Amino acid sequence: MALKVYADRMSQPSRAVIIFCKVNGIDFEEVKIDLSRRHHLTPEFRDVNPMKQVPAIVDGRFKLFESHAILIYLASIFPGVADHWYPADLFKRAKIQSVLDWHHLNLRLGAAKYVFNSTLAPAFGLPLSQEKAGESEKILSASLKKIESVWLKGNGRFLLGSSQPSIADLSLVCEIMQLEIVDAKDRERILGPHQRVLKWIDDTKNATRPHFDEVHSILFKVKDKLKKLKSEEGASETAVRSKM
Ligand SMILES: N[C@@H](CCC(=O)N[C@@H](CS)C(=O)NCC(=O)O)C(=O)O
Repeated sequence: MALKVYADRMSQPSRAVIIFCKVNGIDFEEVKIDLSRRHHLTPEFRDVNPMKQVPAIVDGRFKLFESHAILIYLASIFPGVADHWYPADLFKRAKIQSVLDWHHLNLRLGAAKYVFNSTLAPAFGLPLSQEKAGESEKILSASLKKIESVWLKGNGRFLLGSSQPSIADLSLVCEIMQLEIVDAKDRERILGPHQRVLKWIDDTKNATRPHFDEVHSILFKVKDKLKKLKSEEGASETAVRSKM
């Protein structure tokens, strides 16, 4: 039975797992769990992941959730995966694990909350919050600074001075890509000062093409939709004001 990947491509960690499978030629079935339609709350999905979050996988009788654990499992169990993704060298592995643990409470915390509070909340029936977006932006900017000064220090193009990407590069870059859906000037304010990060994003994209672009295409569709909605809102506000 083929590996099943339960995912929503709007979810950053879901995209990392899907891209990883595609880049490494892992045979899998993608099972779409549409978060906006609450598919993750169904009893069927709860049986796959009791935490009711994507991504999750089922490989035969084995079930697993948490994207970092999934990436480590896939890199370890599928023989065709190139060593650089999760090297056999235990010292290199430990360093990758260190980046992944850091990611959760730093980059992911800042980026995911910033995108939600500045842009996405209304799609989930919640109000935008400038205050929460401002707090998250501080965590996000501090994390980008740390990526440059700690993880991207050295000569390699990728994290930890490597010449080829690991699962940590993929995971962190997918997280930052979520900023594609926020307002262009906000994205420029946040990412603009981090040219080294922008170069690393491009290097990771190039190393995983064409799958990176294909799996991220949903973000650009949502971005266009949000832009359209905003301009329609702007137009109706102008119409109301002109009648006053
Ligand atoms: N630490 C988890 C995070 C998973 C996560 O936050 N998934 C989100 C989508 S990006 C989700 O399923 N949210 C639905 C919910 O929490 O209700 C991982 O890396 O897999």
